[in-house]
Amino acid sequence: MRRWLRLGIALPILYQSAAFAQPADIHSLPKVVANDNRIPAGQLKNGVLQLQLELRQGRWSPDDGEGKYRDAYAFSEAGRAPQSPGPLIRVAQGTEIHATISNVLPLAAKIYGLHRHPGDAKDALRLAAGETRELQFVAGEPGTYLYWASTSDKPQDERDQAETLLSGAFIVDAPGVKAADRVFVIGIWNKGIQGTPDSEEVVSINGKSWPYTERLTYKIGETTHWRILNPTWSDHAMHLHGFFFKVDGVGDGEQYEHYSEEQRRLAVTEHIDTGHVFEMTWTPERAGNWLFHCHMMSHITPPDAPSPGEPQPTQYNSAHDHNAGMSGLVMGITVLPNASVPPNRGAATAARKLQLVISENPGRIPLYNLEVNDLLNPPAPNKDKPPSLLGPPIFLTRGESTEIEVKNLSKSPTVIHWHGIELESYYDGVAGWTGSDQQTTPPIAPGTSFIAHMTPPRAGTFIYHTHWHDPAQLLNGLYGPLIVLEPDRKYDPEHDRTFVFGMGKYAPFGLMLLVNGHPQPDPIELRTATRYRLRLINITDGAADLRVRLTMNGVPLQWKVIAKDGADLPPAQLRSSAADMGLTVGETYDVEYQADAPGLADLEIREPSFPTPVTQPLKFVEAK
Ligand SMILES: [Cu+2]
Repeated sequence: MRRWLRLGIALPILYQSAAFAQPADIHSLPKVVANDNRIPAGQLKNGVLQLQLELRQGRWSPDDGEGKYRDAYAFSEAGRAPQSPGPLIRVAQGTEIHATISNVLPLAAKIYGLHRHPGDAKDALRLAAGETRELQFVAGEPGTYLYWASTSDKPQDERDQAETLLSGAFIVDAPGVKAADRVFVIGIWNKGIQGTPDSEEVVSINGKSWPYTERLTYKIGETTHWRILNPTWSDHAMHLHGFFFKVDGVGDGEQYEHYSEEQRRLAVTEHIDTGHVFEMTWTPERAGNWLFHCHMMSHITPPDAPSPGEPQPTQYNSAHDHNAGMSGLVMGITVLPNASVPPNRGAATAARKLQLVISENPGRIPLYNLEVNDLLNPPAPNKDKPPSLLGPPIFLTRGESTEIEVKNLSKSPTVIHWHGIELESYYDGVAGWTGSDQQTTPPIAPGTSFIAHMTPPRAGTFIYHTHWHDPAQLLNGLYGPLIVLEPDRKYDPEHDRTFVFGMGKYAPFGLMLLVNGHPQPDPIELRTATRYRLRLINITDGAADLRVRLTMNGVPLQWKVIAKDGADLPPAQLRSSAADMGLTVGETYDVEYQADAPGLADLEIREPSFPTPVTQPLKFVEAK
């Protein structure tokens, strides 16, 4: 995958972008229209799909057509407007495809993925400018695949500018299966290498950026199946608010693997690598507004937002907040209320009352100070606690009604999202969006409070974090672990350890990768022959392909993964594995580890845009 530069080091652009042939009048070019991937392209007759595809020049805008246009090459069906993503190719297994491909572009193009599946990723059709070719092939095995093109002869993840939107979905359905699902293709129109001067990225889903993305509406109990495709240069961390989904299968664009019922995993956040796809199924159980979005800050922040670290102005127009604050890879979901099930705003009196106090250290790093108070059981205040780029853990009990008062003593508005917790929409924490049309979640203005109610139905590892559209809050530690325990369990601090991986402004060095708020954490002493639960949380601003390893002398040890995103793995998925895993942003994993012999182990995190890993030494000594 092409890497981006986090530290803003100027590097020469390493390749020439494909020249866009500029017509005398850009407005004479057709608009590239957004494709919602509902209607398959071509005509199906007697088991044969007749398809006429073209590669055309156009101008693409990620909004309603009023904003800035980008030069784009796009696929179109002959006689129709060019589309981004390209026309949906969707047939049943066994269908024969007769396709005519015309390259109307003023330069040559290479087209990939127009063949029987599973297919060879290197198999390409080269079309000179103005050339037309015919293809005949059988659709192949059921699955979710990609087709795409490049005009620069670059691989899929190195395409630049106009050619970056030349991608589409190719779906093969099992025979007789009704296509009751949705297909969502992620897009990035990008220019240059991210992090270098003049680079630009416009992130979309099915050809539109929030707030212009499609609004999805479902009924309570309506099971829905989605196919997510990523032909962009970057990986993504796709997060669903309020509900778990099942991952039904994954693919690399050419090969697709359907998971058996036993292999399917529950998730609230799923990593999708560049060029890859996954399918997911979920069932909305609670009414209100929800989100499905990428958890990488740069993919949900407007291109003109202040750069990370610069606080945004505190002035804020709540009527437009969901339009002004978020951008890009975000889809809004409305689950319609069920007349027989009134929304539950939480019990009148919660069994547990907590307070999360956010205060500010003006001009200092860390900028924020977070404190958790148990109002029914107040501990002595600890004034000596050093400031940290991490909030304290919040412990909840499964099935216990709880209210958490978020008290904002800082100078900026904020809002807290209870990541992974299945709760009512109004408390989910997206200002101006969650809740209902009658009453959306308010921002927590400076000097005010918001009381969130929840009765967590599941014990596991979750996250509380700012959902305010300001990278400075996430980079100043406005988050912490949210741990839900079984009703009969007390938290066991000796054997239950949490490691929060963050990205923050660590004084005096600046932006650093952090473990529990530190770039160089002190060793932790642990015992041999003792089973530990390690809770691993990635709440960086954008480390989608963070790798976590537990090694000794550089070799991964064996651990047992027991939960993902707060959901226990089913017994069939429990097995010992090498301690080396991807942990995407917004994802949590619980693992068990037991050392048999004394020694120094390293819990190590690596992120490609940072030159060196961060290690948390774990020193194992003989159990007494
Ligand atoms: Cu993303």
